[in-house]
Amino acid sequence: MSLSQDIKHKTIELGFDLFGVAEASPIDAEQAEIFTEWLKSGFAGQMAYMHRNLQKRLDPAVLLENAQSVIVVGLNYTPPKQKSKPPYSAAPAGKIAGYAQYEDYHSFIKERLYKLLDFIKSLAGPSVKARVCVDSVPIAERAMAVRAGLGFIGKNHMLINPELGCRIFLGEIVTDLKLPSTGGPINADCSGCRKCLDACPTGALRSDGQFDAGVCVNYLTIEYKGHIPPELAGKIGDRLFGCEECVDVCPYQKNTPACGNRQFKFYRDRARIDLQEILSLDAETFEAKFADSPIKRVGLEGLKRNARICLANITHSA
Ligand code: B12
Ligand code: SF4
Ligand code: SF4
Repeated sequence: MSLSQDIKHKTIELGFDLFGVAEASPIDAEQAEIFTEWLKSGFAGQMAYMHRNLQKRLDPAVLLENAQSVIVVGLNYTPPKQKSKPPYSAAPAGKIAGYAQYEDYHSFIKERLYKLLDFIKSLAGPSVKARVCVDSVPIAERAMAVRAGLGFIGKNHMLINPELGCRIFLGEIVTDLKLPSTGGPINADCSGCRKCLDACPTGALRSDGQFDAGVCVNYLTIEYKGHIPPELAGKIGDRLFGCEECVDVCPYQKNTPACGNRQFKFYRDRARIDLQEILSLDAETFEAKFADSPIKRVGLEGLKRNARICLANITHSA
């Protein structure tokens, strides 16, 4: 087997669903323009970190000196089908986005990418230079995934794999090791569909194709600090943490297999959470309950803010 095939084999053995390699050159000019326009238009909202390290985000060789290749992996996070209906409860509850019903994907993926890197070094030598990336590192993950042939960018702005759909977490190893690129044309697109645009509760998926993160429910309920203006709070509905409407309605998501990685912990009881229970949590219980969950990112006060918004919206619509 070639080095590349060995790495692919190990990637799958570590529990990832997708593997690809992209050349570590600057992202395509068209995508760089989409990104800089997005920043200029103010669509990053309060996410100041998106304005930092722009050159690194546009070019992996700035992120890692002499970078040659970007290994891109994907982890399918389609939640398992509920075996039975959850017991009926009259208590008002808030929805949790599917990805947050799992343990925190950042640490899960990072741990496995470091194992993959150890494996690569055991084959190619300890002097291999590399940078492991998951989400928070300034690299254009979707652009790299497209280049590696993992899928296409849908109108919902997700990287869509024709077989696995949109619920795919991405991770990368940027390295100075030269590996053959895997990209190629993807025979799938969004033509004739606009279900995600129609389903978006806030208009974050704009009809001009831009993404206004500042009104996306994920941003509002997770990233946004402070008081959410009433006109936006009203559109959050009963979404306590995150939103996935634009993913749920996507036809590419219809027959996708559930996440097959048994080590990626899934909490069946987290699809909906009792809102009064959230309001009565103290700091210690919050930390203990959500220690390994993406939910901890919003903090206790942020989660309580969201719970109050959901309660007001539920009461208003009753
Ligand atoms: C900031 C951020 C957010 C922000 C803004 C989202 C956004 N759409 O920009 C908020 C908080 C709202 C958010 C929400 C979510 N996020 Co987020 N987020 C990021 C982060 C850190 C940066 C994204 C970014 O650069 N945005 C700016 C825009 C301009 O860039 P972009 O969307 O990546 O687009 C690039 C290319 O796709 C291309 N492009 C864009 N549009 C088009 C159109 C066409 C036709 C073409 C050809 C190319 C193209 O150009 C851009 C520049 O390269 C990335 C991690 C990373 N380091 O990349 C994760 C990431 C994009 N998020 C992810 C996820 C899972 C989510 C959520 C689904 C969370 C959830 N609820 O489960 C939602 C989905 C919302 C959505 N529909 O996009 C995954 C996406 C995986 C995937 N399959 O696409 C990433 C890659 C994290 C990861 N490691 O898995 N996120
Ligand atoms: S996650 Fe929700 S609010 Fe954000 S773009 Fe998708 S449908 Fe719209
Ligand atoms: S819902 Fe339709 S338009 Fe939106 S991403 Fe999926 S296929 Fe494309």
